[in-house]
Amino acid sequence: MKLTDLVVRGLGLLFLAGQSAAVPPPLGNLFSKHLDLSPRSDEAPSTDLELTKRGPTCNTPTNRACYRTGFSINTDYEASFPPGGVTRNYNFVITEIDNWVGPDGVVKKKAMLINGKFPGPTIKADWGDTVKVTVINNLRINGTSIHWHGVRMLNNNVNDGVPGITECPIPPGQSKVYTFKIEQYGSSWYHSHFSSQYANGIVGQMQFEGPASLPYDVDLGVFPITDWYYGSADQIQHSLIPPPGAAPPSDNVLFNGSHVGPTGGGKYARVKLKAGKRHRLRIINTSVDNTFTVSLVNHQFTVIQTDFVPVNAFTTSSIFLAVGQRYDVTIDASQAVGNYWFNVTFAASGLCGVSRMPFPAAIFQYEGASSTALPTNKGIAPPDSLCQDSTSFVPIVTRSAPASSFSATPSNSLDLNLVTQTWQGQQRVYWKIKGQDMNITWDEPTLEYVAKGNLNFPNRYNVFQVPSANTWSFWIVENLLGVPHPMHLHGHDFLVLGRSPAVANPFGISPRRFSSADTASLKFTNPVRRDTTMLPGNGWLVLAFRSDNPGAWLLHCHIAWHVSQGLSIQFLERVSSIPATVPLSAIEPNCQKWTTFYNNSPAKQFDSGLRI
Ligand SMILES: *[C@@H]1O[C@H](CO)[C@@H](O)[C@H](O)[C@H]1NC(C)=O
Ligand SMILES: *[C@@H]1O[C@H](CO)[C@@H](O)[C@H](O)[C@H]1NC(C)=O
Ligand SMILES: *[C@@H]1O[C@H](CO)[C@@H](O)[C@H](O)[C@H]1NC(C)=O
Ligand SMILES: *[C@@H]1O[C@H](CO)[C@@H](O)[C@H](O)[C@H]1NC(C)=O
Ligand SMILES: *[C@@H]1O[C@H](CO)[C@@H](O)[C@H](O)[C@H]1NC(C)=O
Ligand SMILES: [Cu+2]
Repeated sequence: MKLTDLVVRGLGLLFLAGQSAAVPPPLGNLFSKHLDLSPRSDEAPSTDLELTKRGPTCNTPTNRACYRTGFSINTDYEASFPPGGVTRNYNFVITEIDNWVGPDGVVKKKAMLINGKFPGPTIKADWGDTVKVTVINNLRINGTSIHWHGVRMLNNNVNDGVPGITECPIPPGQSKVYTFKIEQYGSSWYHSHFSSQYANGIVGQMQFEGPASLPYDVDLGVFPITDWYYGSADQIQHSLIPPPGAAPPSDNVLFNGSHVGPTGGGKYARVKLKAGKRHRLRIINTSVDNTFTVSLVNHQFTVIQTDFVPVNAFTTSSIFLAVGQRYDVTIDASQAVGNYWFNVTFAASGLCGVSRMPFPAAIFQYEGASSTALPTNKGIAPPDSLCQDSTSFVPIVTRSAPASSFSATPSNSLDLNLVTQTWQGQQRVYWKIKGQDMNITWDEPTLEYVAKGNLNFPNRYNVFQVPSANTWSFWIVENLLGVPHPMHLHGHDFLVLGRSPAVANPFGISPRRFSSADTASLKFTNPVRRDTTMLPGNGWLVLAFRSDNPGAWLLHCHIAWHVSQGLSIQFLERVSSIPATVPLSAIEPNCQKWTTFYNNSPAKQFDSGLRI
């Protein structure tokens, strides 16, 4: 046995040691002598490296717009990024724990954790750096993969981390190194894309340093907010197979990994504010299902970035976050020294998620205020979001799509519906786009087809070709049901050209299809640009992106249960240019290991295979 094997095993045990519940040995350990951790030379302690700033920076509390010579908030990061970046190395050891006592004091039936922690480590890097993450799968029988949400992955589709599309899953006892360039900056998250696995806890944050559109004094860092379930993801997923297949309420909501629980355990997250200072907070919605509105009693938020896109400063008293969305905000600590509730509230319709926890909240605590007292002012509930994210934001680096190229045709209209059909002798719920639910085969990823020159994809791969280079393509998504969906695109920021108006009860109306008369309402000149937005219930959404990144890129609903029920398509962008960026050797070794493992595995795929 090599030293590295011992180190890896040792780490696994160390992480498990903190847990109170019995831990059966991971089946993966049987395979650990095969661990392939090839690039070992730059092994580093895996988490939260202090950023060693390279070179002089002009980024100061009074001028955050400046970054380095020649690079500022006005730089188009799709065109250039600062030179001289370094490589940031991380190791993720993924383990499985039954009956784990969660942060709110309640037992979670099944936890799958990165380095033994929830949430996982925050990846920190500087604009222009390279990130290299070695993911070691020590789960018992599940494959895994990690997707880096919002990272553009220019000419790097093979590191996008989607099993059945860009890779075969990493089998138990094996590892994979993901390498990607940090060409954007801001805040985001990563998560397993193997079925609904991330609901078990395989999720963490990313923070990329860069310029900002407003000066601030203190960077509070990332603040993930997520729904939390005591059941295992597999259990919940199986319960959603028969109709109506409706998502269950979450059991709790965690703020930065913490909240009080229903049985008296856990604690409120406390965020520390310095009186008189301006703070930057990076709010990330890492939910599985729940979309919420956040507000801070007596304070305003000033939005400076939506997903990875810097925007003109926009002040608001509440923000609606769909799953997967991020808002970087500044908060002025201009009120009396004290404690203030930071609340999550849900849309009144209940259509974008509900929780069994009635008033989820964190506490924002001024320096000098009591660390035990609870805030007394309950605040006022913010206006109902009607399940729609705001489109009032104006990106700083402008981007426009040519209105003259737009037309609605049968080939760019994607209707979306819920269908019940028989599967293995029982009724089963599927989400379909243009009549087809996604159902990939883990060991035949799209990129393998492409690398082998075989473009005969099964219909169930839901492939939409985008062949020509550097042109805008327009997509009209039409929702034929009342349930809204947070739609997320890989490999691109899309322009949100428009959508049908929000209504209080989308179930009470009939589906609104896009008609040519709606064209006048579309905004082609510098509209909101991001990677996740809400598709209204019984309504439409028009998106545009430019074909500047060859690859197989998923467009999917970010509700984990819905992806698993089929709600996704893939854009096969400039397929003739893909083999140059993805040689077969980049995929094949891991696919062979996966096939060998899976043929002998008791557990089989029972859904689309994807679940964000
Ligand atoms: C994933 O792991 C869970 C928990 O160990 C198991 O119940 C499930 O069958 C596995 N699924 C697959 C596809 O491996
Ligand atoms: C979130 O939790 C981590 C770990 O406890 C802590 O270091 C960090 O300061 C917290 N973030 C905020 C915004 O409070
Ligand atoms: C996160 O997204 C989910 C799903 O869209 C949503 O229900 C939830 O309210 C969002 N959370 C926040 C804090 O916005
Ligand atoms: C904020 O959260 C606290 C603690 O749960 C609760 O008492 C208060 O009513 C909430 N306020 C709003 C506006 O939801
Ligand atoms: C996915 O497709 C395979 C191959 O056609 C089929 O056997 C399986 O039942 C399908 N899965 C679902 C959930 O429909
Ligand atoms: Cu959905």
